[in-house]
Amino acid sequence: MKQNRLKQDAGVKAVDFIKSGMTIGLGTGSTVTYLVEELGKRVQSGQLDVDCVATSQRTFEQASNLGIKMHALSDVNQIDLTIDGADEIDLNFQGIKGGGAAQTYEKIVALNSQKNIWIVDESKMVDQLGAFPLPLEVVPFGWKQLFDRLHKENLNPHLRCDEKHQPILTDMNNYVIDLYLQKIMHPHLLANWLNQQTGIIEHGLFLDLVNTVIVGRLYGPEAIE
Ligand code: ABF
Repeated sequence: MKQNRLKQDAGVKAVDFIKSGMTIGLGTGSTVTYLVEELGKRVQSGQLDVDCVATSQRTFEQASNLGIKMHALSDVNQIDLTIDGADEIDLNFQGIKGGGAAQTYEKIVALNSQKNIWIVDESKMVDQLGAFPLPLEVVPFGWKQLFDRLHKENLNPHLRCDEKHQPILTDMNNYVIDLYLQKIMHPHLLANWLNQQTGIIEHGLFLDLVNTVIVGRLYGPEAIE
Protein backbone atom coordinates (compact mmCIF):
# COMPACT_ATOMS: atom_id res chain seq x y z
CA MET A 1 0.00 0.00 0.00
CA LYS A 2 1.35 3.42 -1.01
CA GLN A 3 1.19 5.08 2.42
CA ASN A 4 3.14 2.27 4.07
CA ARG A 5 5.82 2.54 1.38
CA LEU A 6 6.13 6.29 2.01
CA LYS A 7 6.39 5.65 5.78
CA GLN A 8 9.04 3.00 5.17
CA ASP A 9 11.06 5.36 2.94
CA ALA A 10 10.99 8.05 5.64
CA GLY A 11 11.90 5.57 8.39
CA VAL A 12 14.84 4.10 6.48
CA LYS A 13 16.12 7.56 5.45
CA ALA A 14 16.10 8.70 9.09
CA VAL A 15 18.68 6.05 10.03
CA ASP A 16 21.19 8.01 7.92
CA PHE A 17 21.03 10.71 10.60
CA ILE A 18 22.20 8.26 13.30
CA LYS A 19 25.93 7.99 14.07
CA SER A 20 27.76 5.39 16.21
CA GLY A 21 28.25 6.53 19.78
CA MET A 22 24.98 8.44 19.85
CA THR A 23 22.19 7.93 22.37
CA ILE A 24 18.97 7.77 20.38
CA GLY A 25 15.35 8.24 21.42
CA LEU A 26 13.04 5.91 19.50
CA GLY A 27 9.47 7.08 19.00
CA THR A 28 6.24 5.17 18.60
CA GLY A 29 3.94 4.31 15.71
CA SER A 30 3.98 2.46 12.41
CA THR A 31 6.49 4.81 10.73
CA VAL A 32 8.91 4.37 13.64
CA THR A 33 8.50 0.61 13.27
CA TYR A 34 10.26 0.91 9.90
CA LEU A 35 13.01 3.07 11.45
CA VAL A 36 13.63 0.50 14.21
CA GLU A 37 13.66 -2.36 11.68
CA GLU A 38 16.35 -0.61 9.59
CA LEU A 39 18.33 0.43 12.66
CA GLY A 40 18.28 -3.20 13.83
CA LYS A 41 19.75 -4.31 10.48
CA ARG A 42 22.59 -1.79 10.71
CA VAL A 43 23.31 -2.68 14.35
CA GLN A 44 23.33 -6.40 13.56
CA SER A 45 25.69 -5.84 10.60
CA GLY A 46 28.05 -3.82 12.82
CA GLN A 47 27.51 -0.59 10.81
CA LEU A 48 26.09 1.23 13.86
CA ASP A 49 26.79 1.03 17.60
CA VAL A 50 24.25 3.11 19.52
CA ASP A 51 22.43 3.19 22.85
CA CYS A 52 18.68 3.81 22.75
CA VAL A 53 15.71 4.70 24.91
CA ALA A 54 12.08 4.06 23.89
CA THR A 55 8.88 6.10 24.15
CA SER A 56 6.64 3.05 24.56
CA GLN A 57 6.73 -0.56 25.67
CA ARG A 58 6.01 -1.71 22.09
CA THR A 59 9.00 0.19 20.68
CA PHE A 60 11.20 -1.07 23.53
CA GLU A 61 10.24 -4.66 22.75
CA GLN A 62 10.69 -4.33 18.99
CA ALA A 63 14.14 -2.76 19.37
CA SER A 64 15.30 -5.20 22.06
CA ASN A 65 14.25 -8.16 19.92
CA LEU A 66 16.43 -6.77 17.10
CA GLY A 67 19.52 -6.64 19.34
CA ILE A 68 19.48 -2.84 19.79
CA LYS A 69 20.93 -1.78 23.18
CA MET A 70 17.99 -0.36 25.12
CA HIS A 71 18.16 1.63 28.36
CA ALA A 72 15.74 3.11 30.87
CA LEU A 73 15.45 6.88 30.36
CA SER A 74 16.79 7.56 33.87
CA ASP A 75 19.93 5.57 33.05
CA VAL A 76 21.14 7.83 30.21
CA ASN A 77 22.90 11.16 30.68
CA GLN A 78 21.71 12.79 27.48
CA ILE A 79 19.77 11.96 24.33
CA ASP A 80 21.59 13.14 21.21
CA LEU A 81 18.74 12.58 18.76
CA THR A 82 15.12 11.45 18.98
CA ILE A 83 13.28 10.22 15.91
CA ASP A 84 9.50 9.92 16.14
CA GLY A 85 6.35 9.89 14.10
CA ALA A 86 3.59 12.47 14.12
CA ASP A 87 -0.07 12.76 13.24
CA GLU A 88 -0.01 16.29 11.80
CA ILE A 89 2.81 18.74 11.06
CA ASP A 90 2.13 22.33 9.98
CA LEU A 91 4.23 24.73 7.96
CA ASN A 92 6.10 25.86 11.10
CA PHE A 93 6.95 22.29 12.14
CA GLN A 94 4.42 22.48 14.97
CA GLY A 95 2.79 19.11 15.43
CA ILE A 96 0.05 16.96 16.85
CA LYS A 97 1.08 13.61 18.27
CA GLY A 98 -0.56 10.97 20.39
CA GLY A 99 -2.68 9.05 17.92
CA GLY A 100 -0.81 6.09 19.34
CA ALA A 101 -1.66 7.14 22.93
CA ALA A 102 2.06 7.54 23.78
CA GLN A 103 2.37 11.32 23.77
CA THR A 104 3.42 11.73 27.41
CA TYR A 105 6.50 9.53 27.18
CA GLU A 106 7.16 10.91 23.69
CA LYS A 107 7.13 14.50 24.93
CA ILE A 108 9.36 13.68 27.93
CA VAL A 109 11.93 12.08 25.61
CA ALA A 110 11.63 14.87 23.02
CA LEU A 111 12.07 17.63 25.61
CA ASN A 112 15.25 15.92 26.84
CA SER A 113 16.76 15.48 23.37
CA GLN A 114 19.42 17.65 21.77
CA LYS A 115 17.72 17.27 18.40
CA ASN A 116 14.36 15.93 17.25
CA ILE A 117 13.42 14.56 13.84
CA TRP A 118 9.90 13.59 12.78
CA ILE A 119 9.31 10.96 10.12
CA VAL A 120 6.01 10.95 8.30
CA ASP A 121 4.31 10.11 5.04
CA GLU A 122 3.23 13.20 3.08
CA SER A 123 -0.41 12.91 4.23
CA LYS A 124 0.66 14.24 7.65
CA MET A 125 1.84 17.61 6.28
CA VAL A 126 -0.93 20.23 6.71
CA ASP A 127 -1.34 24.01 6.42
CA GLN A 128 -3.07 24.26 9.80
CA LEU A 129 -3.29 21.87 12.77
CA GLY A 130 -6.58 20.50 14.01
CA ALA A 131 -8.14 18.14 11.51
CA PHE A 132 -6.52 15.31 13.49
CA PRO A 133 -8.23 15.03 16.91
CA LEU A 134 -5.95 16.40 19.64
CA PRO A 135 -5.16 13.63 22.17
CA LEU A 136 -5.09 14.32 25.90
CA GLU A 137 -3.76 11.77 28.41
CA VAL A 138 -5.99 12.17 31.45
CA VAL A 139 -6.18 10.69 34.96
CA PRO A 140 -9.11 8.24 35.18
CA PHE A 141 -10.10 9.71 38.55
CA GLY A 142 -12.40 12.65 37.73
CA TRP A 143 -12.24 12.14 33.96
CA LYS A 144 -15.99 12.78 33.58
CA GLN A 145 -15.82 16.17 35.33
CA LEU A 146 -12.86 17.10 33.14
CA PHE A 147 -14.75 15.88 30.07
CA ASP A 148 -17.72 18.10 30.98
CA ARG A 149 -15.41 21.09 31.48
CA LEU A 150 -13.86 20.52 28.04
CA HIS A 151 -17.35 20.21 26.53
CA LYS A 152 -18.42 23.49 28.15
CA GLU A 153 -15.39 25.12 26.49
CA ASN A 154 -16.67 23.85 23.11
CA LEU A 155 -13.57 21.65 22.68
CA ASN A 156 -15.67 18.73 21.41
CA PRO A 157 -14.15 15.97 23.61
CA HIS A 158 -14.49 12.25 22.97
CA LEU A 159 -13.30 9.53 25.37
CA ARG A 160 -11.15 7.11 23.34
CA CYS A 161 -12.58 3.58 23.68
CA ASP A 162 -11.79 0.16 22.26
CA GLU A 163 -14.08 -2.06 20.21
CA LYS A 164 -15.72 -3.23 23.44
CA HIS A 165 -16.50 0.41 24.28
CA GLN A 166 -14.04 0.29 27.17
CA PRO A 167 -11.68 3.26 27.66
CA ILE A 168 -8.29 2.47 26.13
CA LEU A 169 -5.40 2.64 28.61
CA THR A 170 -2.00 4.28 28.03
CA ASP A 171 1.29 2.70 29.17
CA MET A 172 0.64 4.53 32.44
CA ASN A 173 -2.91 3.13 32.70
CA ASN A 174 -4.52 6.51 32.06
CA TYR A 175 -7.39 7.40 29.73
CA VAL A 176 -7.26 9.36 26.46
CA ILE A 177 -9.73 12.11 25.57
CA ASP A 178 -9.53 13.36 21.98
CA LEU A 179 -10.55 16.93 21.10
CA TYR A 180 -12.24 17.17 17.68
CA LEU A 181 -11.38 20.78 16.91
CA GLN A 182 -11.08 20.79 13.10
CA LYS A 183 -8.90 23.91 13.20
CA ILE A 184 -6.44 25.08 15.88
CA MET A 185 -5.95 28.80 15.25
CA HIS A 186 -3.56 29.47 18.15
CA PRO A 187 -1.73 26.28 19.21
CA HIS A 188 0.38 28.01 21.89
CA LEU A 189 -2.65 29.58 23.58
CA LEU A 190 -4.49 26.25 23.58
CA ALA A 191 -1.40 24.43 24.90
CA ASN A 192 -1.06 26.95 27.76
CA TRP A 193 -4.74 26.51 28.72
CA LEU A 194 -4.53 22.71 28.60
CA ASN A 195 -1.37 22.79 30.73
CA GLN A 196 -3.37 24.48 33.50
CA GLN A 197 -6.21 21.93 33.58
CA THR A 198 -5.92 19.59 36.56
CA GLY A 199 -6.39 15.98 35.46
CA ILE A 200 -4.70 16.38 32.09
CA ILE A 201 -1.34 14.58 32.28
CA GLU A 202 -0.17 15.71 28.83
CA HIS A 203 -1.62 16.95 25.54
CA GLY A 204 -0.59 16.11 21.99
CA LEU A 205 0.52 19.59 20.89
CA PHE A 206 4.27 19.36 20.28
CA LEU A 207 5.42 22.94 19.75
CA ASP A 208 8.87 24.38 18.97
CA LEU A 209 10.59 20.99 19.38
CA VAL A 210 11.53 19.79 15.93
CA ASN A 211 14.45 20.79 13.72
CA THR A 212 14.04 18.38 10.82
CA VAL A 213 11.14 16.55 9.18
CA ILE A 214 11.65 13.62 6.82
CA VAL A 215 8.66 13.25 4.53
CA GLY A 216 7.99 10.14 2.48
CA ARG A 217 6.95 11.33 -0.96
CA LEU A 218 6.14 9.52 -4.20
CA TYR A 219 9.47 10.66 -5.72
CA GLY A 220 11.37 9.59 -2.57
CA PRO A 221 12.01 10.74 1.01
CA GLU A 222 12.62 14.49 1.48
CA ALA A 223 14.48 15.86 4.54
CA ILE A 224 13.26 19.39 5.33
CA GLU A 225 15.25 21.49 7.81
C1 ABF B 1 3.59 8.50 17.30
O1 ABF B 1 3.57 8.47 15.93
C2 ABF B 1 2.35 9.19 17.76
O2 ABF B 1 2.56 10.34 18.47
C3 ABF B 1 1.65 9.44 16.49
O3 ABF B 1 0.34 9.23 16.75
C4 ABF B 1 2.23 8.39 15.60
C5 ABF B 1 2.04 8.52 14.15
O4 ABF B 1 1.61 7.30 13.76
P1 ABF B 1 2.09 6.56 12.46
O5 ABF B 1 3.59 6.70 12.34
O6 ABF B 1 1.67 5.16 12.73
O7 ABF B 1 1.38 7.22 11.31
O8 ABF B 1 4.70 9.12 17.71
